[in-house]
Amino acid sequence: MISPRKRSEERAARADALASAGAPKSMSMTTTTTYAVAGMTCGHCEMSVQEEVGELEGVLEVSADHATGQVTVTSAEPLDRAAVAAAVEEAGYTLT
Ligand SMILES: [Cu+2]
Repeated sequence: MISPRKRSEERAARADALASAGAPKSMSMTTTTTYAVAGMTCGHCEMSVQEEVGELEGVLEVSADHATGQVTVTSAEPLDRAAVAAAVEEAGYTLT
């Protein structure tokens, strides 16, 4: 298993690669998807979801908001919804 630290280094490297390509933001080849997640009640819940979803291959950025019950994920390529659901469940919550 790859450590979370290694994962974040990989993500940083990928983000750097995208940035150095010099593409305007509107042209960048990333996908942002918002998912509804049930069960988050505080900042710790948000952190848990962000950690698990952030470990998925290709994920560049994860933003969870317990108030809205939404998780917004930016990835290099469209994600497999089942993989996102599994990660959210790993954190203890449910994709709805
Ligand atoms: Cu919580």
